[in-house]
Amino acid sequence: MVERTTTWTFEALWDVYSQPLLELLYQAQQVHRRFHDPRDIQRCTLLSIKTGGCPEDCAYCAQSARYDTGVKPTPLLEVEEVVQKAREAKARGATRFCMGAAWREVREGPQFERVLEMVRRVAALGMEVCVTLGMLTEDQARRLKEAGLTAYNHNLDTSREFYSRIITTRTYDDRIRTLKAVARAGIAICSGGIIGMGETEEDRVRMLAELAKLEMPPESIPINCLIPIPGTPLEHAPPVEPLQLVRLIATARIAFPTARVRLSAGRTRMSKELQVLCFVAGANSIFYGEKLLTAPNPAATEDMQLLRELGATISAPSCEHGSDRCCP
Ligand code: SAM
Ligand code: DTB
Ligand code: SF4
Repeated sequence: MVERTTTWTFEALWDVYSQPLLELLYQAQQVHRRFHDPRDIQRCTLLSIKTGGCPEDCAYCAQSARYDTGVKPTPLLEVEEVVQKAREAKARGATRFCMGAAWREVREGPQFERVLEMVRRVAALGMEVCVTLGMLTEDQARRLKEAGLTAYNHNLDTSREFYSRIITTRTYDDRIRTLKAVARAGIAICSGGIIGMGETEEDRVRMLAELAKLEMPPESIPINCLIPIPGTPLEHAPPVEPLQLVRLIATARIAFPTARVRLSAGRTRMSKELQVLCFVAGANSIFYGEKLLTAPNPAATEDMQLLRELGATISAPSCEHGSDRCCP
């Protein structure tokens, strides 16, 4: 069994990643079962609280103002609307609520105050609360922590080497600075990336090595498969080779034994069997609910069927309606 005694280097991670697949899966299962209840699969619901019109040029993103993607920019939602969505998510069995804003960075002022209020109100529902708002200072991170934020999502997205092919409007070190501010405020880091953007398998493993170098390792690691968005530079990117996804998840599981590894965007194009293999490899979290930020996600009813088939522990729904709409 591989122990994390020192920081993982790219070379060590590459050795893990390129083992015969059955060995890799066995090792990932051993680590997984030592640190987690294998029946515990987290459900997180996403909500875009401010959509589109983003000044950044991330080549994968439906929300960049630079590409004609058909996404209609909308202003920051009202607190009550957000709390209502969080209540519905909780009623359907989500335990974590993640709010995303298409901002380059957080700016002081009434909009940030409103986000702080959203965090307070969602935390008061007894849910884990995560936000992804772009770059952030240490002081802003501290205020989010005071409001009750559990985790901050800010993905490294890819390797340092490949990054500039995807984003030119901010640097890899900008991203790492934000993650440092988050950690210093005592907020858990949620950071992972996207695969299927034209990077090599080595790039993907290099991204894990970068995550391993952080002062505080991520509490959760989203692994997104690119959803090709018409109008973006990556609209014609070919789909990810399924077993490469399985290998990356298993490697992330082994390198970050206590983290939640989240099988994130792109599940609508995955077979049930591939998703099952990802859980075998150590994924233990999903986005739950029919929409991600702008793109579709499997229906909650479909996911509940899958989770039941896996034997995942499903706590009793916290809603009284007893209908499929709320409690699939
Ligand atoms: N603006 C903030 C930022 O960039 O940090 C937060 C929102 S951003 C949409 C959050 C993450 O979603 C990105 O870092 C990326 O990893 C993922 N993502 C965005 N568009 C995607 C797509 N088309 N396919 C897969 N993942 C995507
Ligand atoms: C993450 O890593 N994936 C989520 C969440 N963090 C914010 C976002 C996925 C976005 C997929 C494309 C869309 O919905 O526009
Ligand atoms: Fe903006 Fe975030 Fe999309 Fe990049 S990923 S364009 S920063 S919303």
